[in-house]
Amino acid sequence: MTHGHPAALSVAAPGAVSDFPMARRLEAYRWMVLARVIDERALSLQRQGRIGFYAPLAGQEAAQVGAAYGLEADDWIFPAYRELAVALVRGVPLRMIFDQLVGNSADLSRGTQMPNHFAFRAQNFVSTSSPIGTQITQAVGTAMAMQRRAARAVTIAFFGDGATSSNDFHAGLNFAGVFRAPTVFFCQNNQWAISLPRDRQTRSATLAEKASAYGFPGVAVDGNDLDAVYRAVRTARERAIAGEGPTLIEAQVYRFGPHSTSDDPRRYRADSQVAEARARDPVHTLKERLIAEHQLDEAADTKIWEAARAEVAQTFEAAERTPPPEPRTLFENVFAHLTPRLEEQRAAYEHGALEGTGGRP
Ligand SMILES: Cc1ncc(C[n+]2csc(CCOP(=O)(O)OP(=O)(O)O)c2C)c(N)n1
Repeated sequence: MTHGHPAALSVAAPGAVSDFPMARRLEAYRWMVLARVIDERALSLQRQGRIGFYAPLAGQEAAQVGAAYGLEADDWIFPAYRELAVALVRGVPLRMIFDQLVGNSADLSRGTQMPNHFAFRAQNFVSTSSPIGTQITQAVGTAMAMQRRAARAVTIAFFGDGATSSNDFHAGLNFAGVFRAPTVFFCQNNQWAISLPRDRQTRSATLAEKASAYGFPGVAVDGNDLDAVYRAVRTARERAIAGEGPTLIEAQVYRFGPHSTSDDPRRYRADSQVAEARARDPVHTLKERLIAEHQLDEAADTKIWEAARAEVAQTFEAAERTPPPEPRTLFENVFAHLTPRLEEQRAAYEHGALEGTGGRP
Protein backbone atom coordinates (compact mmCIF):
# COMPACT_ATOMS: atom_id res chain seq x y z
CA MET A 1 0.00 0.00 0.00
CA THR A 2 1.39 3.37 -0.92
CA HIS A 3 -0.64 5.48 1.47
CA GLY A 4 1.26 8.20 3.34
CA HIS A 5 2.37 7.86 6.91
CA PRO A 6 -0.61 7.94 9.27
CA ALA A 7 1.60 9.42 12.00
CA ALA A 8 2.02 12.51 9.83
CA LEU A 9 -1.73 12.99 9.53
CA SER A 10 -2.85 16.11 11.27
CA VAL A 11 -5.78 18.39 11.04
CA ALA A 12 -5.10 22.08 10.76
CA ALA A 13 -5.48 23.72 14.16
CA PRO A 14 -8.51 21.82 15.51
CA GLY A 15 -11.13 24.14 16.85
CA ALA A 16 -9.71 27.18 15.04
CA VAL A 17 -12.61 27.14 12.60
CA SER A 18 -15.99 25.50 12.92
CA ASP A 19 -16.68 21.98 11.72
CA PHE A 20 -18.61 21.30 8.56
CA PRO A 21 -22.04 22.89 9.14
CA MET A 22 -24.34 20.12 10.36
CA ALA A 23 -27.31 21.46 8.41
CA ARG A 24 -25.43 21.11 5.14
CA ARG A 25 -23.96 17.64 5.57
CA LEU A 26 -26.83 15.87 3.86
CA GLU A 27 -26.61 18.32 0.97
CA ALA A 28 -22.86 17.62 0.71
CA TYR A 29 -23.63 13.90 0.66
CA ARG A 30 -26.04 14.43 -2.23
CA TRP A 31 -23.30 16.15 -4.24
CA MET A 32 -20.96 13.26 -3.52
CA VAL A 33 -23.54 10.72 -4.66
CA LEU A 34 -24.26 12.75 -7.80
CA ALA A 35 -20.54 12.92 -8.61
CA ARG A 36 -20.23 9.14 -8.15
CA VAL A 37 -23.21 8.49 -10.41
CA ILE A 38 -21.90 10.84 -13.13
CA ASP A 39 -18.57 9.04 -12.90
CA GLU A 40 -20.06 5.58 -13.38
CA ARG A 41 -22.27 6.77 -16.20
CA ALA A 42 -19.54 8.73 -18.02
CA LEU A 43 -17.17 5.74 -17.98
CA SER A 44 -19.89 3.58 -19.49
CA LEU A 45 -20.84 6.23 -22.09
CA GLN A 46 -17.23 6.50 -23.19
CA ARG A 47 -17.06 2.72 -23.63
CA GLN A 48 -20.18 2.96 -25.79
CA GLY A 49 -18.56 5.63 -27.98
CA ARG A 50 -21.07 8.28 -26.92
CA ILE A 51 -18.46 10.59 -25.38
CA GLY A 52 -14.81 10.74 -26.34
CA PHE A 53 -12.91 11.00 -23.07
CA TYR A 54 -13.39 11.15 -19.31
CA ALA A 55 -11.20 11.35 -16.19
CA PRO A 56 -13.00 9.73 -13.24
CA LEU A 57 -12.87 11.11 -9.70
CA ALA A 58 -14.31 8.20 -7.70
CA GLY A 59 -12.53 8.03 -4.35
CA GLN A 60 -11.93 11.79 -4.29
CA GLU A 61 -15.48 13.03 -3.62
CA ALA A 62 -15.05 14.04 0.03
CA ALA A 63 -11.82 15.87 -0.77
CA GLN A 64 -13.42 17.85 -3.57
CA VAL A 65 -16.78 18.55 -1.94
CA GLY A 66 -15.13 19.41 1.41
CA ALA A 67 -12.75 21.82 -0.34
CA ALA A 68 -15.53 23.46 -2.38
CA TYR A 69 -17.62 24.07 0.74
CA GLY A 70 -14.62 25.74 2.38
CA LEU A 71 -14.57 28.45 -0.31
CA GLU A 72 -16.63 31.56 -0.94
CA ALA A 73 -18.35 32.65 -4.16
CA ASP A 74 -15.69 35.30 -4.97
CA ASP A 75 -12.82 32.81 -4.75
CA TRP A 76 -11.28 31.52 -7.96
CA ILE A 77 -10.75 27.87 -8.77
CA PHE A 78 -7.79 26.70 -10.84
CA PRO A 79 -8.54 23.03 -11.51
CA ALA A 80 -6.56 20.22 -13.07
CA TYR A 81 -8.85 17.85 -15.01
CA ARG A 82 -10.49 15.78 -12.27
CA GLU A 83 -12.44 18.40 -10.32
CA LEU A 84 -15.96 17.70 -11.51
CA ALA A 85 -17.39 17.57 -7.97
CA VAL A 86 -15.97 21.03 -7.27
CA ALA A 87 -17.79 22.37 -10.34
CA LEU A 88 -21.06 20.78 -9.12
CA VAL A 89 -20.84 22.33 -5.66
CA ARG A 90 -20.01 25.71 -7.24
CA GLY A 91 -23.40 25.52 -8.95
CA VAL A 92 -22.47 24.52 -12.49
CA PRO A 93 -25.65 23.00 -13.96
CA LEU A 94 -25.41 19.32 -14.82
CA ARG A 95 -26.63 20.12 -18.30
CA MET A 96 -23.60 22.33 -18.96
CA ILE A 97 -21.30 19.53 -17.89
CA PHE A 98 -22.94 17.07 -20.26
CA ASP A 99 -23.11 19.61 -23.11
CA GLN A 100 -19.33 19.87 -22.78
CA LEU A 101 -18.79 16.10 -22.60
CA VAL A 102 -20.88 15.66 -25.76
CA GLY A 103 -19.47 18.77 -27.46
CA ASN A 104 -22.84 19.90 -28.79
CA SER A 105 -24.02 23.32 -29.99
CA ALA A 106 -25.03 24.34 -26.45
CA ASP A 107 -21.51 23.71 -25.13
CA LEU A 108 -19.79 26.96 -24.09
CA SER A 109 -16.74 26.05 -26.18
CA ARG A 110 -18.85 24.72 -29.09
CA GLY A 111 -17.16 21.34 -29.00
CA THR A 112 -13.73 22.77 -29.81
CA GLN A 113 -12.23 21.61 -26.52
CA MET A 114 -11.51 18.00 -25.57
CA PRO A 115 -14.30 16.37 -23.49
CA ASN A 116 -13.80 16.77 -19.73
CA HIS A 117 -11.84 20.01 -20.28
CA PHE A 118 -14.30 22.36 -18.65
CA ALA A 119 -14.30 26.11 -18.06
CA PHE A 120 -17.16 27.83 -16.26
CA ARG A 121 -16.73 31.59 -16.18
CA ALA A 122 -19.81 32.35 -14.05
CA GLN A 123 -18.53 30.11 -11.26
CA ASN A 124 -14.92 31.42 -11.34
CA PHE A 125 -13.94 27.93 -12.47
CA VAL A 126 -10.96 28.56 -14.71
CA SER A 127 -10.23 26.45 -17.76
CA THR A 128 -9.02 22.91 -17.05
CA SER A 129 -5.24 22.47 -17.00
CA SER A 130 -4.18 19.30 -18.74
CA PRO A 131 -0.49 20.23 -18.82
CA ILE A 132 0.54 19.14 -15.35
CA GLY A 133 1.07 22.00 -12.88
CA THR A 134 0.41 25.03 -15.08
CA GLN A 135 -2.65 26.00 -13.04
CA ILE A 136 -0.46 26.37 -9.93
CA THR A 137 1.46 29.41 -11.21
CA GLN A 138 -1.73 30.85 -12.72
CA ALA A 139 -3.45 30.60 -9.35
CA VAL A 140 -0.54 32.37 -7.66
CA GLY A 141 -0.44 35.17 -10.24
CA THR A 142 -4.18 35.72 -9.90
CA ALA A 143 -3.90 35.73 -6.11
CA MET A 144 -1.16 38.36 -6.31
CA ALA A 145 -3.45 40.51 -8.47
CA MET A 146 -6.23 40.07 -5.90
CA GLN A 147 -3.81 41.10 -3.17
CA ARG A 148 -2.93 44.32 -5.01
CA ARG A 149 -6.58 45.14 -5.49
CA ALA A 150 -7.24 44.38 -1.81
CA ALA A 151 -9.94 41.89 -2.82
CA ARG A 152 -11.15 39.73 0.04
CA ALA A 153 -10.86 36.53 -1.97
CA VAL A 154 -8.42 33.69 -2.51
CA THR A 155 -7.42 31.39 -5.32
CA ILE A 156 -7.21 27.65 -4.93
CA ALA A 157 -5.09 25.41 -7.15
CA PHE A 158 -6.10 21.76 -7.43
CA PHE A 159 -3.44 19.28 -8.49
CA GLY A 160 -2.29 15.73 -7.94
CA ASP A 161 0.69 14.04 -6.30
CA GLY A 162 2.44 13.87 -9.68
CA ALA A 163 2.23 17.64 -10.09
CA THR A 164 4.42 18.14 -7.00
CA SER A 165 7.36 17.12 -9.24
CA SER A 166 6.58 19.81 -11.82
CA ASN A 167 8.52 23.03 -12.39
CA ASP A 168 5.35 25.02 -11.84
CA PHE A 169 4.90 23.52 -8.36
CA HIS A 170 8.27 24.91 -7.34
CA ALA A 171 7.83 28.28 -9.07
CA GLY A 172 4.28 28.70 -7.79
CA LEU A 173 4.93 27.75 -4.17
CA ASN A 174 8.13 29.78 -4.02
CA PHE A 175 6.49 32.93 -5.40
CA ALA A 176 3.48 32.49 -3.16
CA GLY A 177 5.71 32.11 -0.13
CA VAL A 178 7.84 35.18 -0.93
CA PHE A 179 4.87 37.41 -1.80
CA ARG A 180 2.43 35.92 0.71
CA ALA A 181 -0.04 35.30 -2.08
CA PRO A 182 -3.56 34.44 -0.87
CA THR A 183 -3.53 30.99 -2.45
CA VAL A 184 -4.57 27.60 -1.16
CA PHE A 185 -2.58 24.77 -2.71
CA PHE A 186 -4.85 21.73 -2.66
CA CYS A 187 -3.04 18.54 -3.55
CA GLN A 188 -5.21 15.45 -3.94
CA ASN A 189 -2.70 12.73 -3.35
CA ASN A 190 -4.57 9.86 -4.97
CA GLN A 191 -1.45 7.67 -4.77
CA TRP A 192 -0.93 7.42 -8.53
CA ALA A 193 0.28 9.64 -11.37
CA ILE A 194 -1.10 7.48 -14.17
CA SER A 195 1.05 4.36 -13.58
CA LEU A 196 3.65 5.92 -11.27
CA PRO A 197 3.00 5.18 -7.57
CA ARG A 198 3.36 7.80 -4.87
CA ASP A 199 6.46 6.18 -3.36
CA ARG A 200 8.34 6.63 -6.64
CA GLN A 201 7.24 10.24 -7.00
CA THR A 202 9.35 11.53 -4.09
CA ARG A 203 11.28 10.32 -1.04
CA SER A 204 9.51 12.93 1.11
CA ALA A 205 7.49 11.27 3.86
CA THR A 206 4.48 13.43 3.01
CA LEU A 207 3.78 15.87 0.21
CA ALA A 208 2.55 18.40 2.78
CA GLU A 209 6.01 18.70 4.31
CA LYS A 210 7.32 20.22 1.06
CA ALA A 211 5.67 23.49 2.16
CA SER A 212 8.23 24.02 4.93
CA ALA A 213 10.95 24.57 2.30
CA TYR A 214 8.90 27.47 0.96
CA GLY A 215 8.29 28.94 4.39
CA PHE A 216 4.61 28.32 4.96
CA PRO A 217 2.46 25.63 6.58
CA GLY A 218 1.70 22.28 5.01
CA VAL A 219 -0.98 19.99 6.43
CA ALA A 220 -1.84 16.41 5.54
CA VAL A 221 -5.46 15.43 6.03
CA ASP A 222 -7.51 12.31 5.53
CA GLY A 223 -9.18 13.18 2.24
CA ASN A 224 -11.97 10.67 2.91
CA ASP A 225 -13.10 12.80 5.85
CA LEU A 226 -15.33 15.68 4.71
CA ASP A 227 -14.95 17.53 8.04
CA ALA A 228 -11.16 17.31 8.08
CA VAL A 229 -10.88 18.62 4.51
CA TYR A 230 -13.37 21.41 5.14
CA ARG A 231 -11.54 22.52 8.31
CA ALA A 232 -8.18 22.53 6.56
CA VAL A 233 -9.45 24.60 3.61
CA ARG A 234 -11.37 26.99 5.86
CA THR A 235 -8.29 27.55 8.03
CA ALA A 236 -6.07 28.04 4.96
CA ARG A 237 -8.56 30.49 3.47
CA GLU A 238 -8.76 32.55 6.68
CA ARG A 239 -4.98 32.65 6.88
CA ALA A 240 -4.75 33.83 3.26
CA ILE A 241 -7.42 36.52 3.71
CA ALA A 242 -5.66 37.76 6.85
CA GLY A 243 -2.54 38.43 4.76
CA GLU A 244 -0.57 35.58 6.31
CA GLY A 245 0.07 33.84 3.00
CA PRO A 246 -0.49 30.45 1.44
CA THR A 247 -0.97 26.94 2.81
CA LEU A 248 -0.33 23.59 1.17
CA ILE A 249 -2.97 20.97 1.92
CA GLU A 250 -2.36 17.32 1.06
CA ALA A 251 -5.66 15.42 0.99
CA GLN A 252 -4.76 11.75 1.13
CA VAL A 253 -7.15 9.78 -1.04
CA TYR A 254 -7.12 6.93 -3.54
CA ARG A 255 -8.14 6.89 -7.19
CA PHE A 256 -10.58 3.97 -7.52
CA GLY A 257 -10.89 4.00 -11.30
CA PRO A 258 -8.47 4.34 -14.19
CA HIS A 259 -6.43 7.52 -14.61
CA SER A 260 -8.70 8.26 -17.56
CA THR A 261 -10.64 6.33 -20.17
CA SER A 262 -7.30 5.88 -21.98
CA ASP A 263 -5.55 3.47 -19.59
CA ASP A 264 -6.02 0.08 -17.96
CA PRO A 265 -5.03 0.31 -14.27
CA ARG A 266 -4.87 -3.48 -13.89
CA ARG A 267 -1.61 -3.36 -15.84
CA TYR A 268 0.15 -1.40 -13.10
CA ARG A 269 -1.61 -2.07 -9.76
CA ALA A 270 -3.07 -4.98 -7.84
CA ASP A 271 -6.82 -5.39 -7.41
CA SER A 272 -6.18 -6.05 -3.70
CA GLN A 273 -4.83 -2.50 -3.28
CA VAL A 274 -7.97 -1.05 -4.85
CA ALA A 275 -10.17 -3.24 -2.64
CA GLU A 276 -8.32 -2.07 0.45
CA ALA A 277 -8.84 1.57 -0.54
CA ARG A 278 -12.50 0.96 -1.38
CA ALA A 279 -13.04 -0.15 2.22
CA ARG A 280 -12.51 3.52 3.10
CA ASP A 281 -14.87 4.79 0.37
CA PRO A 282 -15.58 8.45 1.21
CA VAL A 283 -19.20 8.27 0.03
CA HIS A 284 -19.85 5.24 2.21
CA THR A 285 -17.99 6.80 5.15
CA LEU A 286 -20.23 9.88 5.07
CA LYS A 287 -23.35 7.76 4.67
CA GLU A 288 -22.49 5.79 7.82
CA ARG A 289 -21.86 9.01 9.69
CA LEU A 290 -25.19 10.51 8.59
CA ILE A 291 -27.00 7.34 9.63
CA ALA A 292 -25.29 7.47 13.04
CA GLU A 293 -26.37 11.12 13.37
CA HIS A 294 -29.97 10.17 12.43
CA GLN A 295 -29.85 12.44 9.37
CA LEU A 296 -30.29 9.53 6.97
CA ASP A 297 -31.67 5.99 6.83
CA GLU A 298 -31.42 3.25 4.21
CA ALA A 299 -34.73 4.12 2.55
CA ALA A 300 -33.84 7.80 2.21
CA ASP A 301 -30.42 6.81 0.92
CA THR A 302 -31.90 4.61 -1.79
CA LYS A 303 -34.04 7.54 -2.90
CA ILE A 304 -30.99 9.82 -3.14
CA TRP A 305 -29.20 7.33 -5.43
CA GLU A 306 -32.29 6.75 -7.56
CA ALA A 307 -32.92 10.48 -7.96
CA ALA A 308 -29.27 11.03 -8.96
CA ARG A 309 -29.39 8.20 -11.53
CA ALA A 310 -32.64 9.52 -13.03
CA GLU A 311 -31.33 13.09 -13.23
CA VAL A 312 -28.09 11.97 -14.84
CA ALA A 313 -29.81 9.74 -17.40
CA GLN A 314 -32.38 12.39 -18.40
CA THR A 315 -29.91 15.24 -18.55
CA PHE A 316 -27.40 13.28 -20.58
CA GLU A 317 -30.05 12.22 -23.07
CA ALA A 318 -31.15 15.84 -23.49
CA ALA A 319 -27.52 16.88 -24.14
CA GLU A 320 -27.14 14.05 -26.63
CA ARG A 321 -30.29 15.11 -28.51
CA THR A 322 -28.95 18.67 -28.90
CA PRO A 323 -27.55 19.19 -32.41
CA PRO A 324 -23.80 19.39 -32.97
CA PRO A 325 -22.20 22.81 -33.50
CA GLU A 326 -22.40 24.33 -36.99
CA PRO A 327 -19.12 23.54 -38.78
CA ARG A 328 -18.54 27.27 -39.35
CA THR A 329 -18.15 27.76 -35.58
CA LEU A 330 -14.71 26.15 -36.06
CA PHE A 331 -13.59 29.54 -37.35
CA GLU A 332 -15.06 31.48 -34.42
CA ASN A 333 -13.90 32.23 -30.89
CA VAL A 334 -10.28 31.19 -31.31
CA PHE A 335 -8.57 34.10 -33.08
CA ALA A 336 -9.75 37.73 -32.86
CA HIS A 337 -8.56 38.03 -36.48
CA LEU A 338 -8.35 34.88 -38.54
CA THR A 339 -4.94 33.94 -39.92
CA PRO A 340 -4.73 34.21 -43.73
CA ARG A 341 -4.82 30.41 -44.06
CA LEU A 342 -7.91 30.10 -41.85
CA GLU A 343 -9.54 33.01 -43.70
CA GLU A 344 -9.03 31.07 -46.95
CA GLN A 345 -10.55 27.94 -45.42
CA ARG A 346 -13.50 29.85 -44.03
CA ALA A 347 -14.18 31.43 -47.42
CA ALA A 348 -13.92 28.02 -49.09
CA TYR A 349 -16.33 26.61 -46.53
CA GLU A 350 -18.82 29.45 -47.07
CA HIS A 351 -18.71 28.86 -50.83
CA GLY A 352 -19.51 25.21 -50.39
CA ALA A 353 -16.08 24.13 -51.63
CA LEU A 354 -15.80 21.83 -48.67
CA GLU A 355 -18.96 19.91 -49.43
CA GLY A 356 -18.54 16.20 -49.22
CA THR A 357 -15.85 16.47 -46.57
CA GLY A 358 -18.29 15.88 -43.76
CA GLY A 359 -18.03 19.59 -42.95
CA ARG A 360 -14.31 19.34 -42.31
CA PRO A 361 -12.12 21.93 -44.00
C1 LIG B 1 3.60 18.82 -18.42
C2 LIG B 1 2.96 17.46 -18.58
N1 LIG B 1 3.70 16.35 -18.51
C3 LIG B 1 3.13 15.13 -18.65
C4 LIG B 1 1.80 15.02 -18.87
C5 LIG B 1 1.13 13.64 -19.04
N2 LIG B 1 0.33 13.37 -17.83
C6 LIG B 1 -1.01 13.50 -17.87
S1 LIG B 1 -1.70 13.15 -16.40
C7 LIG B 1 -0.22 12.77 -15.70
C8 LIG B 1 -0.13 12.30 -14.27
C9 LIG B 1 -0.56 13.35 -13.29
O1 LIG B 1 -0.68 12.77 -12.03
P1 LIG B 1 -1.13 13.61 -10.77
O2 LIG B 1 -0.53 14.97 -10.80
O3 LIG B 1 -0.85 12.77 -9.58
O4 LIG B 1 -2.70 13.80 -10.97
P2 LIG B 1 -3.86 12.72 -11.09
O5 LIG B 1 -3.99 12.40 -12.55
O6 LIG B 1 -3.49 11.54 -10.28
O7 LIG B 1 -5.10 13.38 -10.59
C10 LIG B 1 0.80 12.93 -16.63
C11 LIG B 1 2.23 12.67 -16.35
C12 LIG B 1 1.04 16.20 -18.94
N3 LIG B 1 -0.28 16.19 -19.11
N4 LIG B 1 1.64 17.41 -18.78
